[in-house]
Amino acid sequence: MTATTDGSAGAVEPRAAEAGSPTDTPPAPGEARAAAARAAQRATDHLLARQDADGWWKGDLETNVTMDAEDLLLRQFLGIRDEETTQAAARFIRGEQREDGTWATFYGGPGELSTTVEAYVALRLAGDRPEDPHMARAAEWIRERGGIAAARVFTRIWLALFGWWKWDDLPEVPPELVFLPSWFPLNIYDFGCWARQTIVPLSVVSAKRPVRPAPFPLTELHTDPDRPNPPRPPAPAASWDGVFQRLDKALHVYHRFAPRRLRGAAMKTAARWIIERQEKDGCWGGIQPPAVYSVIALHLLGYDLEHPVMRAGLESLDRFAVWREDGARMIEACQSPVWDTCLATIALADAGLAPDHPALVKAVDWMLDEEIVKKGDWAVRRPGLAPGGWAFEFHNDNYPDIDDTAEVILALRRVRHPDPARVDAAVARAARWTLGMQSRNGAWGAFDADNTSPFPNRLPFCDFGEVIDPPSADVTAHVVEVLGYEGQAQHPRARRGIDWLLAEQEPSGAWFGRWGVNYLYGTASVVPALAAAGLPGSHPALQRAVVWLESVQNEDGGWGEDLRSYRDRGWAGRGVSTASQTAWALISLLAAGERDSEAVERGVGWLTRTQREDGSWDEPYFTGTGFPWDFSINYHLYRQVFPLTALGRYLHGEPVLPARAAAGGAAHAGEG
Ligand code: R01
Repeated sequence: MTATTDGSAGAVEPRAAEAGSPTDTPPAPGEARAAAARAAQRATDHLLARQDADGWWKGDLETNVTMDAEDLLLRQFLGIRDEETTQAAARFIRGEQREDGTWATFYGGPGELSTTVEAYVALRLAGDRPEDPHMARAAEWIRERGGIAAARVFTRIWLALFGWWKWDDLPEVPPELVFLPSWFPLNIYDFGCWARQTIVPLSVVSAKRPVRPAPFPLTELHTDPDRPNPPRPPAPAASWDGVFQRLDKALHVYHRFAPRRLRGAAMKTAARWIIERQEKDGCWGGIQPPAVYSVIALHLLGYDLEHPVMRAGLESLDRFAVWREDGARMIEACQSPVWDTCLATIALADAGLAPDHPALVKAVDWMLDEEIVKKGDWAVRRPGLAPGGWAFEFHNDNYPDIDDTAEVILALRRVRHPDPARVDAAVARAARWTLGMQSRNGAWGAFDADNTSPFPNRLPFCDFGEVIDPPSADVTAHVVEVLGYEGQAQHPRARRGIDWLLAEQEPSGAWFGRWGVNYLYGTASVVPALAAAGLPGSHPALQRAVVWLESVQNEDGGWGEDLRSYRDRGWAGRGVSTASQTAWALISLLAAGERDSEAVERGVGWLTRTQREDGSWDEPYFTGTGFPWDFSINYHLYRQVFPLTALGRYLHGEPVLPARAAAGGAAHAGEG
């Protein structure tokens, strides 16, 4: 990937027209449709060629170099870092550095301090010297921004493991947390599942406070080498931040006087909690950070590297590595096979592939085998609810999510499978589970119900990303879309979801996108859902969405939205056109009944014009969201599946309700 080197996507005018395009004569309507049909065919062929023999799809999941740096630091900590891995990771990290010496967390984004510190340390491990120009530039930039002291808690924990930072100058997270009952504030089930799985092992690490010998000094990353740990400014005593700062002070005192028996019991309980959640593939939650911290915690609790739990854990970490042609090794934060497979299935069905096409049947077979039929951590909040649903990854039985479950249902319904009873039964279980996971406010979060506590975000420990999982418009919309297609739009739970969505619409006409960038993703989730639930395109909410979408269309006919929209509303819906975001806008407009509008024609034109010879699209920009602003994702299959869905729906119309499809014997509306 070639990153922009000026450190800001803002240097690229968001409304700038593609070179030459304003003078191009627009194709005649018939010709535009023919071009779209050819593009859809090529995109279909490309996607089909990328299906695994077992039926799934998986695109690379690209995030940022903290993954790669922390992987090396883990190996250094455990004493298993080898030169080949190190040099391959360093090659990737060096390739991601920008002209100004920094690393960003997304393509075209600004240099980010913690990421730059971690990347710098990783390159030092690989042998790069402080006086090398690329290192000196990075170190100088880091010092200008306040040095290590200004980095996030996670970064300073990594440095504390090697004595580059003092454990006492980190917020406390006591392992006794695992004893808090699930009704008590700040118990582990008040955290989103990704944070919970991170915090439990880190509580063990921060109680043990291990320090391995530093392989080199890091004085060049401190602003004042004589006083490496400047205290942070206190918050006003009467504020919530002040309250939590005092709590943290108290916990530091507690760290010294914690009863040994209680501490020992807490660590034992934490170890059991962690081991119970190790998946069949040796990983934890299918995501890299919890796996890394779990391996460290268990090691500190006496599990040696040969223990089966540890061996499986370490082997699972190796599977996050993607080896590139140039010998660079990139670490994925997690893997997206279920998500990619359901989206690819939907896209191929939208494109008009026969509902009983072998590729689709194979995908459904694979998805059916992935169904999760046992309870997970979600059952803490919904103890009476029967299981049934899907996770995002290959192995993550403890954490099925509502988003994947909804999209898998939509995908299963698009395919004519030889065993329809089996499909119906899986859908019935999943739909019941999904309904039961509705939060009290009528909407849906990603992994848990009612995960809305205000306290976790207040902890000084939690200075990065999202730590709770409250309902979002995009997940709620996907559920409402399912209920619409299942003929359940009048179900009281569906109606509450619809009302919540209508109330969540921004004054602009858009919806916020929690798991995709940003208002374009939110709007592209909600509009088709409301349409599937029976709202006509003339409904004021849908009309306002149409007006907003048309108001942010780029001169070149595409749509794009810069990640800065998470910080600054002025960027809502604005940015360089990308394939997935252009597709999202088209999917919304088509769902609102705008099939013959000029905006749609121009958007389809952008997709057909920018498609590559091989049927794919380029997409350096990150259009996926892990945590708004802090953690962004470039899903490498988004550039393929969403344009194909958009082109398919432009050519063949919206997907049809299964009930109607059964009556008509067709899987989609067909021409006209
Ligand atoms: C992480 C981290 O790396 C990470 C990785 C993946 C996710 C969350 C939700 C979903 C499912 C998939 C992946 N869907 C709702 C998404 C649909 C588009 C979250 C986090 C980084 C830092 C910490 C993720 Br702390 C913990 C984990």
